[in-house]
Amino acid sequence: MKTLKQKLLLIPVLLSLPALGALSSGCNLLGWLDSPGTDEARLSAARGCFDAGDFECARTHYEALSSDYEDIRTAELIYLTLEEEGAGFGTFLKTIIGGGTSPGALVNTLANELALLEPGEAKRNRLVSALVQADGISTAGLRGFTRFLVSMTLFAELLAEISGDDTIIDASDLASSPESCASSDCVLDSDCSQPTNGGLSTEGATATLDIIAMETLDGEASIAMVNAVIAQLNASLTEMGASGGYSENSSAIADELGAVSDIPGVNTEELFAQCFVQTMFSLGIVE
Ligand SMILES: [Ca+2]
Repeated sequence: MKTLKQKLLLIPVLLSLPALGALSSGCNLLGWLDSPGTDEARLSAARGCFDAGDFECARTHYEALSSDYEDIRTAELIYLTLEEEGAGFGTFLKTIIGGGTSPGALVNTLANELALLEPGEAKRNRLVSALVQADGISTAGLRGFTRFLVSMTLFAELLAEISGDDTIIDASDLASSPESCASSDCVLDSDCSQPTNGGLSTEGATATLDIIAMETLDGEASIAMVNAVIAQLNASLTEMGASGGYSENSSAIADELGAVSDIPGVNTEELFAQCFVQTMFSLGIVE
């Protein structure tokens, strides 16, 4: 079994995140992994407990770290939260390796994992808290990487919440007549409307929600919430130094869903929501 430290190095490599290039140059996103000092022993103990699945013990050691290690403590406590919520590094590794090749494959696979783990408003808001904490990390690269992991998880969680009794996120969870909703041209098509029983709420779909300022996302899972998560995903890619060429699939998701609000004429909640759903289909976010 891989240790936390090994997983921390593996994830960016597998996702082709910028740490890959930076690692060989010696000045890197995960350089704090080998930081020296008396805190090193506490960090080592925390990671040992983390690897052993003793989260309480890990928390105690993380919280004993000095303020010099504030970013590390914040980041790794967030990874611990993700682990507890069923979206830890092990799950990410599994979904990266086992997912399909479409841009949405990782989110789809992760959503199906989370659908089995009591999705709902309470869990969603624990992830929202993690996202707010991630925003407080001062090192941009580490903040971006952490925010990236939480954003992807939160996106998957929102889909998991609407996955229905079959606990599988499929096209019928997003559109009323998915077999006829094939258009990716962003046009009004009642086949792409919200399913009668479930789906993402279209209420307030055109709103721009700032998750960090709001601190919670309450109520039914909605298009507006997913759009707000996409804004976070976009920011995370920028913070990691994204300029194309890596993390292609995540960038495609962030770019295409993030651009829906800029499409000329998409100015009603109904059209915005349908266009958003059509774009999710074209990205392969559902199967
Ligand atoms: Ca379903």
